[in-house]
Amino acid sequence: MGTQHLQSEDGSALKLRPPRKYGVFLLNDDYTTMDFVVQVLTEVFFLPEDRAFAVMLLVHNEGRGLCGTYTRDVAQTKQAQVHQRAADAGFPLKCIVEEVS
Ligand code: NFA
Repeated sequence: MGTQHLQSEDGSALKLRPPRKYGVFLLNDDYTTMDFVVQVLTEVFFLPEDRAFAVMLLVHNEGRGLCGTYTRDVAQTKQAQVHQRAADAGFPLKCIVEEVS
């Protein structure tokens, strides 16, 4: 989608750009259970069970993996939800937010 050109009320030019995109990446650790990671991926990121399991295994094997891509506010909210759930459950599970192209 290209840049939109709108006219504000006073006639001055306005350019609206599409919002930047941010990936939420889950990080591996040695303590969080695989079941808990799959639960987070289904309940926070709304991945179907088979995709959630595949992402969990990718993180387990490669050290990190992409859970989803969002606007900055939504990405940061997902990150906070993961950290809150992990803290509540006593797991060290972490995720990071990075701008993606
Ligand atoms: N590595 C964890 C284990 O073997 C599982 C895990 C996967 C943790 C993905 C964090 C992220 N129990």
